Amino acid sequence: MTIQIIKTTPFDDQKPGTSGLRKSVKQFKKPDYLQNFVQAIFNTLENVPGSTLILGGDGRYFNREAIQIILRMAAATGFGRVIVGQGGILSTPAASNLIRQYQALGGIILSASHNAGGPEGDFGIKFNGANGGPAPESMTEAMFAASKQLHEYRIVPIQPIPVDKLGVYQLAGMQVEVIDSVSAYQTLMESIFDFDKLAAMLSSESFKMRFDAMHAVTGPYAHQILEQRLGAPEGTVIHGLPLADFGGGHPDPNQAHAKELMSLLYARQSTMDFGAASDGDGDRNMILGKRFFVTPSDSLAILAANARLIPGYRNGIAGIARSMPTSQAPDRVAAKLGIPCFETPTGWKFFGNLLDVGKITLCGEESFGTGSDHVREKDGLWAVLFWLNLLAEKQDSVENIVRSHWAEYGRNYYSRHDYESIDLKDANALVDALQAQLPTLAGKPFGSGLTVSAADNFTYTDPVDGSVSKNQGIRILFTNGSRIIFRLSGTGTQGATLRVYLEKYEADTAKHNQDVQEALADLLNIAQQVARITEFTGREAADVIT
Ligand code: G16
Repeated sequence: MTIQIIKTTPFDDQKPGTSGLRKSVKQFKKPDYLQNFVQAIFNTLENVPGSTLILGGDGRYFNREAIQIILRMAAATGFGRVIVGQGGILSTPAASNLIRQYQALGGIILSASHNAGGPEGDFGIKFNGANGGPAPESMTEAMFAASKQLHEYRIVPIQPIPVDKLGVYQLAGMQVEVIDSVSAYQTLMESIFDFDKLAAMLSSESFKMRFDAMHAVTGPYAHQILEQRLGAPEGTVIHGLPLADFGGGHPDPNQAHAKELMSLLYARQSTMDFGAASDGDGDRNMILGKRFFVTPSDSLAILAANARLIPGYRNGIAGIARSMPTSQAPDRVAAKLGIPCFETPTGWKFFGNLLDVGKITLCGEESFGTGSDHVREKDGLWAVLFWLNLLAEKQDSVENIVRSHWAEYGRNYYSRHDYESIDLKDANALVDALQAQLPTLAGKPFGSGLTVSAADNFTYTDPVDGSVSKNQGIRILFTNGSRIIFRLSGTGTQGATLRVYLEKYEADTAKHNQDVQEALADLLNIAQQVARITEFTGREAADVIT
């Protein structure tokens, strides 16, 4: 076998963010840019010789070329075999499942998730370890350090692998298995949910739903599971064909980007009972009822409160975890169930240890992510099937299920305001100014009777390995339980994105019908005033509100 050793120059910007390395396609297509980062990943791994690697991506532009390059580099590094999803396609949760199932050393997932694709869009790459979960911070830091010292990479000569055709191929002494991307994932879902009940509901005339795959990776999964296996009528899955540019859209399952789905569910004469969408790589989810939106934070709380109705969670759940900016609705459920609720920094990687040692069963984030210990990633279709299974059990509407949850636990009004593509310097200045104010805020009164109880920059100590993560978001907490949180996103690729998270708790059922933005207007005013958002960014309002 000939291994080519190619001389290269390190790049200084290969620092993974919240979820892997995300950059514009243009950046990734620079000579050696992808190769350098892949070599940096491989250089941080131990026990590579003869081991198994899982490889796949969300099908976005540059996915196919990247797969062939990574296969050649994996062969040169000494992997024994690589399992590739057909067509180079694997959803993030499906990849996580395969890593666990094949006891692989890990997996490489090619995705920039919900970021736009195409030649002018973004690309991304991340490594998941043997537990199936995103590499922890210690490892991503080691990758970044390795990338800065890289002077050569190893690759075998070009030998295209026909990734569209199932089969076993040889590449310079390494085995490449091209497998069906959906079947192992479907089997896993069948082991968790009541497929007979689901099939009865989905194939009945009286239930109508749409699943929006947003021309991204979940198309093949949703067609196979919802339509073929569960008998939902053809046409239930919309935008089901994965496209390299996601049809020009943003594969971000929220009210702003899933426009067609929103209009189907919100039409005055809507006949739909249920709507859902997933993102570029299939790990996010949005849940809708008829003219009704379920916040991701509420979704986690409701799934936790009802978990025993689902076959896979019949014996109850060990605990819940949520990211810090996620609303505190799940905490109330945990308290009632007498189980722990952990608060972690933003980033699915922080749930890994808690899941691995069995401290939690369910976890989720405000950023449209929900998941459980069945894999080590958030899982869009899993969340959709969970909701469908709940509807089949309760024989009730999405709205009624959410409203009765609020009646029992109270409602956490919640919204996130994103100010996108801000100049990085301005964003950092805003955060520095906020940070400087923190010691002065406790005890301060604001607006209509709100008083700050504490203000800090969130630090997390992992209860399993003791690792400490600092500067994970500025929190302003109020005596009545309301919160304002400020963070800079770790997944954007242009300038900075300021995220402002607003939360207000309302116990009184009579006050559960307010408009969300009206209910949070006071908090938004305070956020703008304290962080001087307009002054620092020139923006009067957020670009995206979810
Ligand atoms: C990623 C992470 C999530 C995180 C989200 C938003 O999701 O996996 O844990 O909540 O980004 O992060 P940020 O607020 O830093 O932009 P995904 O779906 O993009 O992989």
